[in-house]
Amino acid sequence: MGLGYLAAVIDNMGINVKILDCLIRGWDHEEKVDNLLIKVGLSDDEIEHYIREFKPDVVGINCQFSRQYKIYHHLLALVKRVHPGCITIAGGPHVTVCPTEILKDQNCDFILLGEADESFKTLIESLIQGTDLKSIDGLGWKSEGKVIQNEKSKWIADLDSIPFPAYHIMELERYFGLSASHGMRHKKRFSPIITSRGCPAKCTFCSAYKVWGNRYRLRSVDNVIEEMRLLRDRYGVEELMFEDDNVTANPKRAKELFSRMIEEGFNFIWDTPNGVGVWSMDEELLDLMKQSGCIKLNFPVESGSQYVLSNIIQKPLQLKKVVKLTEYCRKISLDYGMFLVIGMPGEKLEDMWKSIRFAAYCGCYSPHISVATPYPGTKLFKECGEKGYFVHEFNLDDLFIRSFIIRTPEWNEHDLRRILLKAYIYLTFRIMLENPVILFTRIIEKLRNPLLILQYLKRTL
Ligand code: B12
Repeated sequence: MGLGYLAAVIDNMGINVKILDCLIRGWDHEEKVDNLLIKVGLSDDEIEHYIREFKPDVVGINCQFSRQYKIYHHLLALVKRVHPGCITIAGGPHVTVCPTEILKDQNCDFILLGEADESFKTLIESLIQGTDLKSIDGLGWKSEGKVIQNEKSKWIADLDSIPFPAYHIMELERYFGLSASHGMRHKKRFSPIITSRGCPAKCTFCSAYKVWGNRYRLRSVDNVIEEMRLLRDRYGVEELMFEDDNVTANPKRAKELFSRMIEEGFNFIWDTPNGVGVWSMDEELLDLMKQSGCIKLNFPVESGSQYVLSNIIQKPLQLKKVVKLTEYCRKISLDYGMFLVIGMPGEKLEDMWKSIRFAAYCGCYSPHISVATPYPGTKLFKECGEKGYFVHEFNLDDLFIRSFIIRTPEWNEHDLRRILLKAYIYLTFRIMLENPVILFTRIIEKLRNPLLILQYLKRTL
């Protein structure tokens, strides 16, 4: 989506722009990097061939995940080797939180921090016209071997002013039919959509504010509906994923949006893979969500201890409200999941158990449990560094979901592993006792796909 948005800006300038999504084009090509990492996507030869054919003047690289930093350096080197004259620009969440890590690379000419729809346009215009670049918002470059970084201070106030992602360049057909994208898909023709930018909550483990700023901004309902119409009418899309960081944070706008989706008769099915702002939800909103096609809701509850939520994670969420909302979801048969995070500094082992029991109490027997991982740019990262909680010296290679890289005076990484294992056993027993029908249905679902059974057994082991 990030590259889709930027391509739209450049396309509107009348410049020939292409997107090379190495992952989707090389979906069947896997290379083992090490015991923990498999690289999926186009081979170097294929990328080289593409660059030689297209001969771009500028190559922009989306550096989305800090864990993948090595790939970005590898690509920058490949581009400069194959086409030495071209200008390389890097952007995306990783660049935003670790700007120097990328910019110190001799093969990277420029970086842009955070939301870049406007700054990227300004940069390209300046490169074409040969005008001074030094005042571009969030721009980083090198001068006489020294890294220079402008602060990121401007975020787009009117999101309706941004063109829709360049779907005609993104080649959606390549993605249709994948069984998994961000979560499981149910229809062949699906698409992500983003109706707002940023999040009003400032959870201590999240770095979203670095990319999207401190203000939660909304597109108008009309503008979103127009994009939905385009996706449905031109591309035959039947399923949407709201990729907003928080699609329901403004309940008035959320109700307006879902009501319009019903009025328009779009008949999309949709879900919220990132979760939603629980504090802003009520039964009326849940009804509208269900009627407008929502098939699954994720509650990012994070902790079943109100103390941890309010004082450690700093999320504006009341657990009492979650209990009521999940009850109502069951009443209207709206499927829901729950995200939990365990292992925040200051949290006790008993708090972690409260989370696991809370999920079961809400009828959620397979919550998605993350182990707190300090990402650069977060308060969590700062705290772990200051208090010496890293198990070993921090390294970007540690940024994956089960790296267990912190220990605190209350617990260590082995305690977390143990609690996770016990949690899965506990939740399986609870579901057997309280809701064997759900367990049975899940087993039947899995039996339809033997690969899922193997994955489940592996995970359980
Ligand atoms: C969809 C998504 C996924 C999907 C990715 C699907 C895919 N192949 O792209 C899945 C589910 C696989 C996923 C997984 C993970 N994710 Co994720 N994910 C997202 C999410 C929710 C949306 C991405 C998106 O489409 N954004 C919308 C577009 C418009 O934004 P954008 O890409 O950032 O682009 C803008 C700017 O960044 C910039 N820009 C982007 N590219 C470029 C390039 C250039 C040249 C320039 C100039 C500018 C620029 O301009 C764009 C327009 O303004 C983001 C959160 C978010 N809101 O962005 C997290 C996010 C990217 N994920 C994150 C994380 C941590 C993960 C996981 C590690 C989670 C985990 N613990 O397992 C895994 C890692 C997966 C891996 N392979 O390593 C973090 C990354 C932080 C970091 N520093 O690494 C994010 C930022 C969430 C967060 N707030 O912390 N994720």
